Amino acid sequence: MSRLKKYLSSKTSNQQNSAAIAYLAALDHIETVSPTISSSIIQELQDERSHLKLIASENFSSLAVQLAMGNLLTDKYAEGYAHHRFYAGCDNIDSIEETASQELIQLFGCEHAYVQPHSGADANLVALWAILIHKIQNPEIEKFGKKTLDELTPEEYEKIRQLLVNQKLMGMSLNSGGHLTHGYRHNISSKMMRSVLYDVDPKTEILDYSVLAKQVQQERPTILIAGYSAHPRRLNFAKMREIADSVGATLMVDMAHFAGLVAGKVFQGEFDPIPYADIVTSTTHKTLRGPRGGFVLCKQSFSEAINKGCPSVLGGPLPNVMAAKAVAFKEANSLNFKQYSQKIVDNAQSLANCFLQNDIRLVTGGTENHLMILDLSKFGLTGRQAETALREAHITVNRNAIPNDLQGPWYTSGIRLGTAALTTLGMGKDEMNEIASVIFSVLSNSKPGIVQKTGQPSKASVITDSTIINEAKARVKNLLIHFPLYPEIEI
Ligand code: DSN
Repeated sequence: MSRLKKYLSSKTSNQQNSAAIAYLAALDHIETVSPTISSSIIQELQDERSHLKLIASENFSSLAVQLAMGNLLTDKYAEGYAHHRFYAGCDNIDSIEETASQELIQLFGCEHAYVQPHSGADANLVALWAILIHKIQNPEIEKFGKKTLDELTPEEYEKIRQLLVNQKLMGMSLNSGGHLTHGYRHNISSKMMRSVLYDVDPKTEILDYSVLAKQVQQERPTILIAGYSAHPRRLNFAKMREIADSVGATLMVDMAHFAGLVAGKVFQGEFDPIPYADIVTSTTHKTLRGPRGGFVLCKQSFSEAINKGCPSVLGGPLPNVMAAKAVAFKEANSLNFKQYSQKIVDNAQSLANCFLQNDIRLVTGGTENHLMILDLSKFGLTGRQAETALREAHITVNRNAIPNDLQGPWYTSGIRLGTAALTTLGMGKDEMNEIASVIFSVLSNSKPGIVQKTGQPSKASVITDSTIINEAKARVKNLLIHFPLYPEIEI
């Protein structure tokens, strides 16, 4: 019997759930075409149900978000932006894109929103190019007495192109918790611009604004980026604005990790980037709990350049994902989401306090947001080993470098933990205490494996007492029984 038929026959019509019916019908149908894919989807659901998700950049989106994404909207090309398309038949896509943008404007109180980027990296590229076009390219075209790029001679165009790639960008280093797209050497952001990185204070591991102010005075960047993907503190955007203004730099904030905390008004005043930044970029799927994707918010002066994300960086948008974003933004615009985002931070602080009580060092000594980074030196493990041991115990975390990490970015000396997903499941302080205790038990009973060839301790393999792993798995199971993921989907 198909999954859907089984479900329908086991429930009265009052007990039936429309999202569950849609999901089961979709799985039944996918199975007729590709049983491999339908079984991978089911296996992923089972894995997510049986593991504690502590990856700081992930969450569980609602079934409404997921269903808005999986439909015929995927078939439509819509290059351009709402009511300004290079394809016919985009009326409904215009409405979807406009709805998503309006939801964002309402949610964040910004002047303009652009919802096409497929990811945070795309959003950052769109933003960087928009700034360069608005600030450098357009005034140069005017200086040549021309109106558009197409009117330039090849020599004039080359002069502008040279100018564009010689602008300076300043972002937080990967070493300090910044993101690849903020000027990391192996990323295009450091090739299309001259990148200079800033660091957190080596002792406190917190950003020292007076040191940054001096560095900015010295370097005089065109763009200053504030934001991170592995830093457990709030940033003061009023101070960042002042620093940017001191050299006429454009302030761009990447709030991908903490967008949900801004939306839920946990980060307010000087910690809310919207009033201070010229441009704010984000992903949609971390603390904001939407589908995987990105967006850009900006002041009106940058809106024209931002809307030209296609052709400057992007191709066609994904209308199905824009629809899912609109649903998620609407969900975030609620009292319920406000309470949720406060709880993310409360849970992070509870979890962090448990580790501190066990003398585990946390980068910066604690957390003010949804994430924390554990320094593993106490356990004699690399991040890679801790990640493996914990996954074996059904706890999913990701390894992460700590500032000035001697193990480098592949093995690392830390793990990064975030509370957004488990808070979505409804977990609170008691569960955080139990999770910290399970993690402590696994890490303190793990040791590096041995490299056979050399007889030296490995940085990758790890040995954990099997009794400890079994006990940890049982404790995880016992926790998750009370917080089922998508309980309406009965598989
Ligand atoms: N990959 C994301 C993270 O884990 O923080 C950032 O891009």
